[in-house]
Amino acid sequence: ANLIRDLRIALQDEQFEIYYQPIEDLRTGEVYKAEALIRWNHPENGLVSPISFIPLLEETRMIIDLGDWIFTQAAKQAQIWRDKFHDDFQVNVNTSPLQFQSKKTKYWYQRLQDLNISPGAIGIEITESMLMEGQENISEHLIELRDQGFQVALDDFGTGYSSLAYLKKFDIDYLKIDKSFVNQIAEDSDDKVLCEAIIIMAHRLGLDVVAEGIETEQQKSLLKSIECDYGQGYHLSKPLPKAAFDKYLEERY
Ligand code: G
Ligand code: G
Ligand code: MN
Ligand code: NA
Repeated sequence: ANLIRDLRIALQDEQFEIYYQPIEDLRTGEVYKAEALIRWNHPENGLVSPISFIPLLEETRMIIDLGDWIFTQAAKQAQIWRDKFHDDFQVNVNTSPLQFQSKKTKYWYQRLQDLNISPGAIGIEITESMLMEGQENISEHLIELRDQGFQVALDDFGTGYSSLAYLKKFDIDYLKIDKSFVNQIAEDSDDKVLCEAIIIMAHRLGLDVVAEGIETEQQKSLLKSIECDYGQGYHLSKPLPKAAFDKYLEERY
């Protein structure tokens, strides 16, 4: 109960901060994508991990308003980096089912129109469980958002149920191979085979692939050798506060 009270205060007092983790184009070495990851600067406990508060925000439906705030901040930031570094700069946002069920996402396109920002500035990360049976209206919303020009990425790919069926049913732009497959890619030949197969399949379906959780140079070069398009992970950079990310880009452009 205390945590819920603290979260309400956090929303009012703007204790939330968006960190940005670079996503590198492994083919060219360029960085023009980032994933937005929410952080909570708790006045007493310091930085709190989203793993411990996202479920509570969902239970209390606070994720609906916070998700909207994250979307708008991410879009504005993407536009700043578009103007400064790369025309195609894109920031990915993670989403929760409630954001679609509440129909808040119906206003995203208009919000960006008002801000004079192209929908291409935002990638929407969804998970397989969001596409599962019984969540039918979510897929309809996603089709609409994609028609409006937002990109859609399937996150944590490989960890859910019947991933392949979803690839057939829903048009998405890219998939993100879960870090549990990337972890051992240099040591475990099965994981390497799985990553290779996912990449070949994705390319044949016209999708790009992002590998998550790259922690070593060896993992990165291995993924490059099997033609993985994008990479993300601590080896490239940890998630960074906005100013540090800006500096990271300054050094690369
Ligand atoms: O960055 P980190 O590893 O701490 O994130 C932990 C989890 O929290 C990840 O599963 C991530 O997808 C989720 N998460 C981070 N930011 C957001 C957000 O803005 N919205 C939602 N719904 N989940 C997020
Ligand atoms: O579930 P989702 O993929 O949205 O969340 C990504 C999570 O992975 C974030 O919490 C982020 O901080 C974390 N992360 C990013 N890079 C690495 C990495 O190289 N290793 C590990 N273990 N986690 C990572
Ligand atoms: Mn994600
Ligand atoms: Na993931």
